[in-house]
Amino acid sequence: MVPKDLRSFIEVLEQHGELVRVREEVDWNLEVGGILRRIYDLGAPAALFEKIKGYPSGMRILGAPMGRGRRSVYSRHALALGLSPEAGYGEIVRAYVERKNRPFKPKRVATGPCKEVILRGDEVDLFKFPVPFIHEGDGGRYLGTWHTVVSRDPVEGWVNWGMYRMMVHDRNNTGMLIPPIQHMGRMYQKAEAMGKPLECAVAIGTDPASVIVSCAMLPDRVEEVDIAGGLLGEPVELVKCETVDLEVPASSEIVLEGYVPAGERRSEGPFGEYMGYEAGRSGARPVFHVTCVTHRKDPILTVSNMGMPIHESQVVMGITMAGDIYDELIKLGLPIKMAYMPPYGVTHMIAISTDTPYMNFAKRVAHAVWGTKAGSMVYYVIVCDSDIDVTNFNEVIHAISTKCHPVRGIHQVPHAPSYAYMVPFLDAKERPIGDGAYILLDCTWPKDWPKEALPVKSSFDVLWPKEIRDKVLSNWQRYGFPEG
Ligand SMILES: Cc1cc2nc3c(=O)[nH]c(=O)nc-3n(C[C@H](O)[C@H](O)[C@H](O)COP(=O)(O)O)c2cc1C
Ligand SMILES: [Mn+2]
Repeated sequence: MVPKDLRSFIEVLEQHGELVRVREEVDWNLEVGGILRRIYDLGAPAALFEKIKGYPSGMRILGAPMGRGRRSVYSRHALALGLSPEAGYGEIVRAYVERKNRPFKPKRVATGPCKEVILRGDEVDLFKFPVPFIHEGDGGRYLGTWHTVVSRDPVEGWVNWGMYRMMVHDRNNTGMLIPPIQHMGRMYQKAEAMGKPLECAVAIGTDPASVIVSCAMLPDRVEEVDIAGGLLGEPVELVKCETVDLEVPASSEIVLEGYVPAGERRSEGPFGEYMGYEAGRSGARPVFHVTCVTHRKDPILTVSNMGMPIHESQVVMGITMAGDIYDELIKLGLPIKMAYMPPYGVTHMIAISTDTPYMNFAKRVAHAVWGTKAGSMVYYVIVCDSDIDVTNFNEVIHAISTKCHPVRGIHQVPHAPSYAYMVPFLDAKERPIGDGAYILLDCTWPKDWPKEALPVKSSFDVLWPKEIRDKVLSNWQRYGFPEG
């Protein structure tokens, strides 16, 4: 069963030993963040913090909801899709791609649990929630770290869901980190050019499919809510907001409504970021004014804690970005076998296995990757022949070290788009403006080498005839070796 709201996801996690209820009182000030960091480091279960210092008992935090799982990196992601926690990477990616290609339009409902409490205007106080101060050195308490930000394109009218971090400035204002390479950033750029505010709504604590698509890198004009319906296998139920012309999932734990005015900036950051550094520092960034808050009576605030791998960014975005790139390359007709983002590549690196029908084909693959939204910030592309299992990075490193010519096999693209603010390898001038670079490591045999010139792999399955292999395998224990 695919969990349809946050509470049923919590039950599923608990049933599979992927959740610990923390009954001990914890402090929102650094302690929650420290616990979450250890969870990621150890691959420990998610945490439901039931007692937070200074807050009433109904106010809870679900931390590390989809971090590295206990059975495998992706086991909580598998549970979110209703798959077995033992499901392998290939099975999860295929399920994601199949379901995203069967989207459902959302269903409008009159009301929902997210409307149990409604606070407007002066009643709004974001500190009502146990907003964590996550890492030492952060610029403030971060309310939006595992959530959905809804906005409508002011020119084209389509509705985007994205995940953009939100630092609380004061009781009714937060930061919003939205460079124009992201969909909401483009929408804001257009609104600002017209001198208009951009309305937005933030849903915290939704069903896992909705949050998965919020941090997915789907193409322009694709409405993420439809894809969430595809992942759920049924439409997402939406309710109207109170003060803005937008809709949010009815089952949300907490909803913030408001707008990002044109021209206004306040200092936002620093923050421990997804790549494992605080490289983005602080800067003058757009501000979200909250006009209304609605929530369940006993709301659960979802928190992820970016920093060193392996956390939600590498688990969830690792699956969806590789899945989206795979899907879009297949739709172009390219003979791709598999695409994989190794978690320590922090979504900056992808390895792709493919057949190579003609000369310089790896370049076609790499440029196709960079042409997608999901691949626009994948700085390292490794293209391998189809016999390589790219989900096994030992094989990929072997392919790089033996098949990629250190000069001819490397294709550099200077001045490529990058995420603004925080990419660690960029210098002080490039980093804030997102002046990046791409590289292709071509690990495919050149097409103009005659077949006889291709080195033969000296592996068990290539260099020994089948009858010898069968004999060795069937006699294995008779030789005196343990099973294996
Ligand atoms: C926990 C977390 C926090 C994120 N914070 C930001 C952020 O502050 N700004 C941003 O541009 N992207 C952020 N991202 C990445 C975006 O959510 C992701 O790129 C997504 O595709 C954006 O949606 P869009 O493609 O509709 O713009 C974050 C991702 C995660 C998992
Ligand atoms: Mn989008």
